[in-house]
Amino acid sequence: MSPGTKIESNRDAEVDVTFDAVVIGAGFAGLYMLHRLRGLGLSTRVYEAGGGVGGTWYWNRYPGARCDIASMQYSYSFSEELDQEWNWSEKYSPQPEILDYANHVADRFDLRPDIRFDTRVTAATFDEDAKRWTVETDQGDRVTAQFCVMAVGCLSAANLPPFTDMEKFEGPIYHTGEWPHEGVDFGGLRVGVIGTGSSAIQSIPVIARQAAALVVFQRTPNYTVPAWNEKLDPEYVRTVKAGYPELRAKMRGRPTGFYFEFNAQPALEATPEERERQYEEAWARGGLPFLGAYGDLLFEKEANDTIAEFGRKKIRAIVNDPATAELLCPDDIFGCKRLCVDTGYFETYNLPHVSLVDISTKPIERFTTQGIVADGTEYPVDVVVCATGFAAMTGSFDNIRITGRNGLALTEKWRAGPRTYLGLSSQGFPNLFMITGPGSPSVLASMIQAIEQHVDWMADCMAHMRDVGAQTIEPLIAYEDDWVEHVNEVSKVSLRSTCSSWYVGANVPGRPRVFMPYIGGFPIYVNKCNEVMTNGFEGFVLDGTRNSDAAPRVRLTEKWRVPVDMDVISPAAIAAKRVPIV
Ligand code: N01
Repeated sequence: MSPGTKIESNRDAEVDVTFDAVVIGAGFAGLYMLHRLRGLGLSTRVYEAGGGVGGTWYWNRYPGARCDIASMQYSYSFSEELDQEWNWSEKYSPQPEILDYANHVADRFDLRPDIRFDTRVTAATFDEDAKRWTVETDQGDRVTAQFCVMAVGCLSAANLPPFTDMEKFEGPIYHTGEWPHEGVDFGGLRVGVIGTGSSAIQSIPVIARQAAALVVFQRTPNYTVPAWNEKLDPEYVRTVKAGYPELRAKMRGRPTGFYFEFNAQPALEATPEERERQYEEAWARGGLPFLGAYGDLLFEKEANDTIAEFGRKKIRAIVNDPATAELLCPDDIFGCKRLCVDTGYFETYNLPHVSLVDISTKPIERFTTQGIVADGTEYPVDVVVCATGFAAMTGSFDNIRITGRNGLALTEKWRAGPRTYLGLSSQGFPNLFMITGPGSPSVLASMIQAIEQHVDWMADCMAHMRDVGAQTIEPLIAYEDDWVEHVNEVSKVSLRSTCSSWYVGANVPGRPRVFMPYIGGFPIYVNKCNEVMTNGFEGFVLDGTRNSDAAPRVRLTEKWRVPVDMDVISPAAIAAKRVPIV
């Protein structure tokens, strides 16, 4: 079956059917959760809004879409056979290959029969008497389950700003996160791209190669580092595969959940000449590890100024027109927003048919039938691409009516920002699990690593609940409050909390400003999760427990424990501000 093929249509709605678990989403989180639940013998239904598996990689089919984590690390680690049989072709995988991988996993582990595609969950409601969740979909399904698992993704609710008179525009308007499956032929067309985040920076060079004219509307310039993408050498692939378990262990010891060489020394203790050499070497390696040039770059503004100036120097060296180069130079913290990784982005502005429009002080005024008006000038375009990002972390939760105990709506509880215990669940919503939920490392770690660790913890938790006869698990409010406070406190250590990024919800008007992911580092977080489990689910209430003496079975969770003698980033290192977090 080719990726994205629709396999479900005209099915009968499932009404009054009961499952042990319902999983919402069939991206990498939902697929692995289903696999684990099956292993526990739990009956499971997965509902997926898309026509196929893959989540992010199913929807984000825009030209140039590719991963910014090295291919050999951006994959599941749960199956040694899967590791050995799958072959990545490039240093950074293109979207179609990652989608192929998701489809391969779905087929290899025979996951499709339990997934209902083209089905969007509309509501999940906790029934206190039955201690079960009722889940409803836009296809008329109404099923109940003991567990409801949110596998909805962190960057999956598209943000399409309501530009004035948008509906009057006569050409097509696309969002990068909801790209048409048949692709878009820009040949001979005048294209307008709104936004200069990761999606824009990846797609602009590719669109420019096809379009007759390209106008980029930029609200905030972004730092980006070259990917230096290349075909993978088969010999390198063989070497990595021979030592995959060791590589996976090294990845788990890193704050980001992926492995790269870094220099923990402070930039401010190096001479300007040493720094220049170090930055040049890191630039030559490229990608997100560029931020590993020094350990204090995201902690000390003065240190960050040095790498920011290096970044601007590169832009000025690449872009021929000085005025355009200046517009492209960010003046904020380097790496404060998610660092972008590109192939030929700044070079694109040297092409005669590409232009940049600064909308930083005067936003887009309106659309017309044939173009976009900014600062009184109409820019004629045939097609508009909105690379305007996502309502991150909580957007996909907001899109489902989730109601917990006492009729409490999750949107209401999270009105001032998400509140969770360990990013795993939220008080008042028993048995509702959140894979890579707000308050966990999630988007600050390599996503597949973060997903697997959460799923393994949840599967062990459910196995334990079965062992002891518990009907529900729910965090205690005091532990949840402490965790939320800790997540906030840790975020203040990093310069990342200071700018208006999607990490803090600032990219979408009206959202509360809260630093949502946990920035304390993946291994510290993992060890905390393990400790909570081995301490008998400390901070959680297990209701209905019959056999409270049974020790938690930490089979899967144990895999994630980071040995103390490893290259672990300790809390002391974070306190000393010597940790490259990318
Ligand atoms: O979204 P973004 P994205 N008028 O929010 C602009 C991951 N990802 O889809 O900066 C005009 O970063 C907005 O301007 P500003 C990755 O984690 C990974 O690009 O808010 N402009 C910004 O320029 C990434 O960080 C990969 O001032 C408006 C842009 O739109 C995350 O997804 C690839 C506007 C949105 O940028 C999101 O990236 C792609 C308005 N009203 C994405 N509203 C890789 O793995 C927004 N903008 C490589």
